[in-house]
Amino acid sequence: MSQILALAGGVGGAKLALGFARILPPDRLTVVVNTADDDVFHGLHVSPDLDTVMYTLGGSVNPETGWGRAGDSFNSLETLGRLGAETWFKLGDRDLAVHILRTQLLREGHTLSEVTRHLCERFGVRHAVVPMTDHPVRTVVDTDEGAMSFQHYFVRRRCEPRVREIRFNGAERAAPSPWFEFALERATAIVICPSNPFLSVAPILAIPGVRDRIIELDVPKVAVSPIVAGKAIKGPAAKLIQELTGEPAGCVAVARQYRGLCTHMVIDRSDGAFASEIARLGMKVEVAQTIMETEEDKIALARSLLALLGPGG
Ligand code: FO1
Repeated sequence: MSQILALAGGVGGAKLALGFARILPPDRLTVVVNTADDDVFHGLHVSPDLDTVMYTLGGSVNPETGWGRAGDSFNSLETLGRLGAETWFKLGDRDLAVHILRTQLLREGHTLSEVTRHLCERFGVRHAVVPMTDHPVRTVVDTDEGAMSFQHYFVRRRCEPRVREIRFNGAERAAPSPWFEFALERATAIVICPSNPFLSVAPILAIPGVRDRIIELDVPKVAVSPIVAGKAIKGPAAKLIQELTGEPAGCVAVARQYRGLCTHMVIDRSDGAFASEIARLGMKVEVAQTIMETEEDKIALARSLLALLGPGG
């Protein structure tokens, strides 16, 4: 039986994960999620990408932002602000309840994997949504304004500083979470979701052994470009390509990041002209509609990926 292992960051990854979850039974999909964006706000452990995937699959994500809970209110944050706390990271009341419980369970000694499993069960998520690791890994963005945490760069500074380097503190001491490990052993196909290659996928690959194990796996490995027509569907991927590689932002630059790792690359219809350039990097190229606005779009992309992956998909 085929086993899909999907690597995901936040909003883009969650959309494709939903497409797969709609067409695959729970025992055939594992979504491994970046946790290097995790941070502590008001003393609470927040796991933005895990929550984005969990809320999306559980049907309670805010459809306007793609993160946070639908219909949330912000009374607690407003009060925190009045009391002098910083409120640039917008945590809703319903969302806060999740962070309170996660923090409590972690303090009681449960692992992030165990806590995530518990939360997913409560939110009705039947597919495996698992953290990349149970160890603390934190993205530090080195910029022309100095080094800052990921959320500081992304939310507070709106990705404006020029990035020189991205580090994943703690990655060298991390190990794949038990469910990630299990999925690596059984995977018949690997999908890299249309997530930011530098900020969302790189931390997963930075866990010792993960990149090499994926390279060694004799299964199809497909990445979906998060860059369409030179622009990121969401977030700073296009800006980062220019700042970190000096190359023009585009699906070819994304393909270069996955050279030697992926066997296939899926690019958007509007980028069809770049297919032969990517093929020269040694990957099979498939052109598809990768912009996922509706649930049908998400399912259609997941279906075309399964078709591309053949018997492993
Ligand atoms: N993104 C924002 O742009 N602004 C926010 O205030 C913000 C709050 C937030 C709260 C909880 C959560 O789970 C995610 C949140 N995000 C916010 C999204 C998050 O910063 C990013 O989407 C990811 O970390 C990048 O994948």
